[in-house]
Amino acid sequence: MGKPLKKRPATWTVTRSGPAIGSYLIDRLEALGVRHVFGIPGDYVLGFYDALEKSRLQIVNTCDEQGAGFAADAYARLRGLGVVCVTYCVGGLKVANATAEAFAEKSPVVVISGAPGMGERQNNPLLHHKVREFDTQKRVFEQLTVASTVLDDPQTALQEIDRVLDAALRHKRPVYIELPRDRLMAPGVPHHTPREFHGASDPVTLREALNEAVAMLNRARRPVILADVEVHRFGLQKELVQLVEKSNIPVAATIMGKSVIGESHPSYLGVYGGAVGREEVRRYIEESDCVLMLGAFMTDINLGIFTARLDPAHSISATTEKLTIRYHNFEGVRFKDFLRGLLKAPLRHRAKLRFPRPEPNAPFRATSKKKITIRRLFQRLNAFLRQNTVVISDVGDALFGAQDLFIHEDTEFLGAAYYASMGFAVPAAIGVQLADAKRRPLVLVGDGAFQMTGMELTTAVRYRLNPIVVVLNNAGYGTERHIQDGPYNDLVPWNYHLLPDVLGAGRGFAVETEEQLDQALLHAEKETENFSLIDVRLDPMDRSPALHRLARNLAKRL
Ligand SMILES: Cc1ncc(C[n+]2csc(CCOP(=O)(O)OP(=O)(O)O)c2C)c(N)n1
Ligand SMILES: [Mg+2]
Repeated sequence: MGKPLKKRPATWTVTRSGPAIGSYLIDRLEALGVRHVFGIPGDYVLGFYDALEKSRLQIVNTCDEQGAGFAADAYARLRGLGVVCVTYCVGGLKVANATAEAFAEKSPVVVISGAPGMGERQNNPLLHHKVREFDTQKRVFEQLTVASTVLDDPQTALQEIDRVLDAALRHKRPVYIELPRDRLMAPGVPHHTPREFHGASDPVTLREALNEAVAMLNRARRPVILADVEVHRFGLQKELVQLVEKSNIPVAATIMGKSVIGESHPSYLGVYGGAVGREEVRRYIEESDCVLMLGAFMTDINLGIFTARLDPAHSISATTEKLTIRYHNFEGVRFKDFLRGLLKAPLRHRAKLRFPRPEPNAPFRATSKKKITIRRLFQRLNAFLRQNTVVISDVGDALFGAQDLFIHEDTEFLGAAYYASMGFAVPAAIGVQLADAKRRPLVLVGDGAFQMTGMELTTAVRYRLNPIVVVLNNAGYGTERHIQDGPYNDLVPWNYHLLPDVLGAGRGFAVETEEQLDQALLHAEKETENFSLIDVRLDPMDRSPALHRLARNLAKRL
């Protein structure tokens, strides 16, 4: 599945000066845990591809750059850093959307783009792929990343690589590195040692913040924790569980944060999403006298299209960008330090509460000829989840219906619930499985989203990956039909289940009834060599309860 690791990378081109710029970049990526680079080559980046090919990193060719961008995003979410490498403008601008998603959803993706050599730029010639100026692409990416650089100056290039990679890790957001092709082998400064950055909280402010938060939590009659995506991105899931167990304060997750805590945990309430989520969860959170929000993004989808009612007077909100306790803002406190500080603080240990919740993995008994519905599809999928499953939901009812999936302790749930670009899920499955070979992706994707990036199953075939892809085939843009319908929401139907014939591998299943779904999943589970595609034919107007509630609220805003 990956290139076997050679003993020592052959990439260091040591000269009398420092290492070659391209080699240094490859070495830093490797040192930071990267093993795969997603993308499509082009002449401006071919030299770097050659250097990658000779290194310990494995190039993963996708069908389209956007697919590479989504794959790198998912890879970054699981492994801590992902890389997409493309050619100038024609490739780079195609990853703009995926980079925007990584920015919005806090995923540390390094975008590396080849570019015309500095020597080729004199007299401003009309070189192929150039848009307006030589820096047009760089300027676009300045808007989409947290740091960007052009490695045009060998004197500063190594330092710039350090600065930009550090920004990706620190902010969990994408960065952009442009490599003019004649700088690839240019030696950087000699004796450069990678700079390690260590940000720390201001100790006095941290103490003040912790004192105020602990006093508020201890005073509260019914405190509750609302955990979100940053807990996941910063790898603080264990600390979250410790905090919950130390205090017995119950915990809910947002839609974006689903799976930050195993949903079978006795103190887990469920997903909170204002009027869009389950009513019992909403009531518990909104009636609480102290909501501790950890890494929470206050997006419209997370807040159920702003139907959530969270009173700042009863809230503590800690994120990597800001710490607010009631109406007080604290500067210079790191999210990690605050969470770890709470673990050591004298928090009141409360009596354990038990919450009713849907029975996980309730046995599913298929009724043989009964037409499959969304509700029954998710019930069946619930029983299908394993510890090593990563559920990846695309936009649409794949995401909303999945709110009712019961995610186990080690199961992961990935989606793009904030930026919500269709087409994330299939390429993300490639990134997930290469990031962690022990994982098996269960992709839930609408037919509309599948028509955008489903061809990345080719990449699964090429690298022998085995995702199980469930296409929620409702013959159109179902989510939009429930907001406002018209012929623009219809799709040309594909025979999705025949795709294995086209791709030369994989298994396809067409599912109309409950029994066929049952059988297809059983076969798919056993098909470990290749991908499986299950085309689930739904009524065009069928929808999950969450989509029903969401569409009603969205329609009001048109
Ligand atoms: C790239 C992109 N284009 C358009 C949209 C707007 N949009 C949101 S949901 C949706 C329909 C999704 O259709 P499908 O993937 O079939 O899922 P369904 O809603 O039918 O479950 C569209 C077009 C989007 N979110 N992303
Ligand atoms: Mg659809």
